[in-house]
Amino acid sequence: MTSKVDLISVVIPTLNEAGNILEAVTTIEKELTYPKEIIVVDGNSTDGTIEIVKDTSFCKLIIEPRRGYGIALRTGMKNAKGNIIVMVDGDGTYEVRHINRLVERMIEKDADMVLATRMYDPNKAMGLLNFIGNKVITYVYDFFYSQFLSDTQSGFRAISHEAIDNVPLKEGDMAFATEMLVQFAKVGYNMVEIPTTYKARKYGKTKLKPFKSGIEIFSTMFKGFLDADTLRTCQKHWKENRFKR
Ligand SMILES: Nc1nc2c(ncn2[C@@H]2O[C@H](COP(=O)(O)OP(=O)(O)OP(=O)(O)O)[C@@H](O)[C@H]2O)c(=O)[nH]1
Ligand SMILES: [Mg+2]
Repeated sequence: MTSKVDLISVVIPTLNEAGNILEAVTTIEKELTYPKEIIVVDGNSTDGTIEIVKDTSFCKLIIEPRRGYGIALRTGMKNAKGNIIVMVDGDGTYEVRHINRLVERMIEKDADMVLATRMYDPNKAMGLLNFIGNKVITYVYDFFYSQFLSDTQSGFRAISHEAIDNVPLKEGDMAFATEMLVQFAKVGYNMVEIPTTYKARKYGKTKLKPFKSGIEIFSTMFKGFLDADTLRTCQKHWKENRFKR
């Protein structure tokens, strides 16, 4: 449970995001009114992202040469000093000016994780394939893990650092975001959402491989069920947490 803020560590994975990263980090620096550190974990970008981050006086830069979204985030989280971690992409698609809202909701609800959901966005900026894939994954996840999330694939989240340290996380790529939700549901951590808007990518290429990621995400949800009693444990946690949301 997170009821107070000592320091917020914002962890941003980047791979060739030169046209997006500066706006993302300057907005976070300006909008996030709590004590903070901004950690950019770069995968050895070749388009100038590293130089842009170095030129800011307020970002910590970590180079993580191993490929993978999950690996980059885990490396950033290992180096984070804050009691709250906010993870967000460096690609300019998430509405980072809503960052305070995630933290405020976390405190208000005494939550372990707050996700920014893009599913109520009137602009509908998400591509159709991603939208349908996300809907299916989210439906399956909610059903089997007794949750009521609307956007399990949101990469914009505020998370209790203590809670993160308490669960095993091994996924190296995009399935990392789902693995976190699986592990949190199993422990009974309280997860809530706030609505946000979303923008299409303006610069650079997506690193998402929908087919590969889809298989990894479904196998992560399935693996989470190999322990005996997952369904019963998650239902029990749901009953305990239902009025906290
Ligand atoms: N350090 C590092 N960052 C990565 C890697 N792969 C992706 N990223 C970053 O992780 C974030 C998420 O990747 P995206 O390509 O935006 O994936 P997505 O959000 O599913 O796809 P979009 O629809 O294009 O936004 C972005 O900021 C990427 O630059 C990697 O291997 N290493
Ligand atoms: Mg993205």
